[in-house]
Amino acid sequence: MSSATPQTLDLPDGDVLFFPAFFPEADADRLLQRLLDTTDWRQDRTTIYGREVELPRLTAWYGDAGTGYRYSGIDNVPLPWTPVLLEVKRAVEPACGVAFNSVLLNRYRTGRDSVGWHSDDEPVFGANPLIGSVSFGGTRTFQFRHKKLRTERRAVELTHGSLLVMRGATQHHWLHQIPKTAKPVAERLNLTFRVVVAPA
Ligand SMILES: O=C(O)CCC(=O)C(=O)O
Ligand SMILES: [Mn+2]
Repeated sequence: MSSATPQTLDLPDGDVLFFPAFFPEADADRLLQRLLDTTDWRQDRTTIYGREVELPRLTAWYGDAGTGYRYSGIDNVPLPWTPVLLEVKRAVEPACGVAFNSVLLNRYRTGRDSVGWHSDDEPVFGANPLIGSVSFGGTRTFQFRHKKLRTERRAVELTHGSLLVMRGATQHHWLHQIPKTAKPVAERLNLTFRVVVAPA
């Protein structure tokens, strides 16, 4: 596994590193296929303005026992780590400088799948959450928007095998999203490794 030197994103009040090709292509291809085959994908639903809707993506939670918590009205009881998830986790931990105990997987089947503006600032992730975000498959645009400084926006193309590390005060000051796209894009998987500090 290679990690090379990361790019530092210039985010006021934020601290974000980006490794565009953290996993060599052959490893990324193999990991993508294994993750597609061995993950227990689910279609979650959430309530928006009193109406039940399907999330525009498939998801799965894995982690140490006891790292479950409630997220957007959904109870997340993690499944036990699979060998491929442990392989990815061990590869990214040295670059992130932490030991993760949970991961959320998102599967964007087409350009119509997305995740809306949010920050990962739930109290279970502690005061300054460190999130290691690994992408496999089709490239999608990851957008940042500052919560108060309205003109401050950034975008990163999350390529196959890339690692994005968000740390420090980033979640306090910035929102992020993966917008829908009308461009033809290959299926994409994203894994956000997290540290749950106050397990339920
Ligand atoms: O798919 C991505 O790159 C981002 C996913 C995300 O922000 C999340 O699950 O919290
Ligand atoms: Mn997020």
